[in-house]
Order: sequence, then C-alpha cells, then structure tokens
Amino acid sequence: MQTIAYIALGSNLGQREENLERALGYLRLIEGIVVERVSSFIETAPVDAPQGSGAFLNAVARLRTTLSARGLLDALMAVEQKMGRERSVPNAPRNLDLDLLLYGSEVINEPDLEIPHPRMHERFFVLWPLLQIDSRVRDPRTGEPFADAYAKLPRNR
Ligand code: PH2
Ligand code: MG
Ligand code: MG
Repeated sequence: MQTIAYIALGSNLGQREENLERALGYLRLIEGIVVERVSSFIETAPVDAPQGSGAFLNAVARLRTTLSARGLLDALMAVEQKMGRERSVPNAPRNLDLDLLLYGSEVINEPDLEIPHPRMHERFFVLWPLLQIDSRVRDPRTGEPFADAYAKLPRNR
C-alpha cells in the first residue's frame, strides 16, 4: 500500500538551506519513502516562537510511502535526531523541524500523532508551499480545499 503524505520542513538555526537539503537527502535514503516533489524554500517570519527567534526557511514536500503514519512519524524524528536537533523549550530555534502534515486522507487524533497537523490550515508558511506543489489538496477534516483556507489568511501568517 502506497500513501501520499505531505511534510513541512523548517529551519531557523545555522545554515538553513543546507539543513533542509540535508534532511531531504536523508529522507531519500529511507526505504519506504520516495520524495516526489519539493516546494521552493521560502523565508518566513517566526510565528508563535520565543522572542528573538530568527527567520525560518520553510518548505513542504510530497512523499509517497509504504510506511504507516506512525512509521513515517518515527522516520521524521530519526532524521531530526541525525541532524542533532535539540529539544529545549517548545518552539525554540531549531536547525531542523519536520512535521507530518497529511497522510492520505486519514484523520488521526492521538496524543503524539495528530493528522492533519492541527494548525496547518492557519499557517502561511505551510499553506503557501503546500499549494505551490499541489493546489487542489483538501483538508480531510472538513473537505475544504486548503486553497480556501489560504485565501482566508491574514497576510503573511
Ligand atoms: N514552526 C513553528 C513555530 N513557528 N514559524 C515559522 N515561520 N516557520 C515555522 O516552521 C515555525 C514557526 C513550530 O514548529
Ligand atoms: Mg513545527
Ligand atoms: Mg515539529
């Protein structure tokens, strides 16, 4: 069984472009993951982040995977770890953040695994790159096209 999944990539520490490229390189090496498309890398102002956090470089990638949602989440966390991600306070500056946005049209609500990502529909830094690679994706929670959520955003969220 192959499932289309979308992930968000973010970095606001160190060599941001290199960090995203390296993460994509690691993902491509994982058995059961094919990186099908990658959006452009966009620079965005930090949202809900500690004072003094630097600007992010963000991107979205479309994956084709044979892994379960849980297996894919574990793989993303393993890549974060490989890159030396340190977890201090929530939303602290990070050299790499990988978030699972969508896994097929599944809706999963477990304490450590919420799909779709609960805030993705209100985040410019997720929706812009997502819609760049797939303008017709819908929110499986509501059936609403993410393009509609994007149109409702205040500028630059
Ligand atoms: N990630 C966050 C919190 N705030 N802001 C931007 N611009 N980009 C992010 O990737 C981001 C954020 C939590 O993961
Ligand atoms: Mg995140
Ligand atoms: Mg994260």
